[in-house]
Amino acid sequence: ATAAAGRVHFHDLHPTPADMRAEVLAGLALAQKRLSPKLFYDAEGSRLFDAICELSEYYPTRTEIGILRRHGAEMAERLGREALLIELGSGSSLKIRTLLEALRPAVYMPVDISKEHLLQSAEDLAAAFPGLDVHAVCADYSSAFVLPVDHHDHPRAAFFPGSSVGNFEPDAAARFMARVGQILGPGGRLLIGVDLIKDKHRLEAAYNDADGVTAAFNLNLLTRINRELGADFDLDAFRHEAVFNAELSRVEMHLISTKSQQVQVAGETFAFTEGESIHTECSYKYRIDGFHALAAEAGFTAEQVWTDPDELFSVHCLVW
Ligand code: AVI
Repeated sequence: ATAAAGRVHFHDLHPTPADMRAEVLAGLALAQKRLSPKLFYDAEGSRLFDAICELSEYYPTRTEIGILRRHGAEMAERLGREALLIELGSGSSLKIRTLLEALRPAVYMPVDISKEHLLQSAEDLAAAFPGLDVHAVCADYSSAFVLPVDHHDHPRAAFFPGSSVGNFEPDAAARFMARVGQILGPGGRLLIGVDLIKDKHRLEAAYNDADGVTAAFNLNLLTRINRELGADFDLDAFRHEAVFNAELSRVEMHLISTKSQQVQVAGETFAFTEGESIHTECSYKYRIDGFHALAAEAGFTAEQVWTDPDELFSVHCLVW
């Protein structure tokens, strides 16, 4: 469906998987139980994620915004003006505002899985940038999708901030970036935020905040499954855990069963031993050269990289 609301054109590609039930049941049947981090982002999960981005412990958001502020003009120069600018996983579209000041794209195309969130932020953005042509696309960017409008007369650029690339396994990240490259075409540029490997304590604090917002974000997954799949997870019988796996360069989030219990999900029964985990997310961290190797595997050439003075976070301009 395509509808125009003011100057915001909305394209709904209906991303919520019809097979959420099958996906959840398959994940819970594995020896190491697993749920997809995509399931975090219902309306409440998106709200909690925005709250995470404001936490003092969660350095990626404000560090990346600082980098965008300091180097936005140079980035805009690289991406080219009058571009079709696609943002993958736009959420509240806060970071793009920094870039839009410097880069006046012909079309801004936010892509996000969370419909209400996407619509609201597209409206807000259109109001803040009069004259900007906004095409909001509700889609799951991690699976193949076709741009609903072609705009082949404009150079193409994509913005993928927040180190969301870290939520893919590295081989899947390379496949995903290659798909973005196909959408961009020759000479298209990808501006991508990547969290860097650092001290274990700093990393773990970012995913174990003192206010328990990340814990609520993680546990909301069970609330969502209870509501949408008629499950009976007891929220008081699971706790949040986040650890840095140095060997694999990733922060892992888990939900740990605090007792031996059985849970009903969509008519099936799953047994948990005390201390057993459901692995809910990986957040891979990279070194700059390691990320450039991954980009090369995907078919991109690294053109420029910007970091903050403490080298906590990096933003890369890649060309296809
Ligand atoms: C969206 N993504 C990059 C976040 C991350 O840091 O991996 C998701 C998140 N999980 C816990 N806190 C934030």
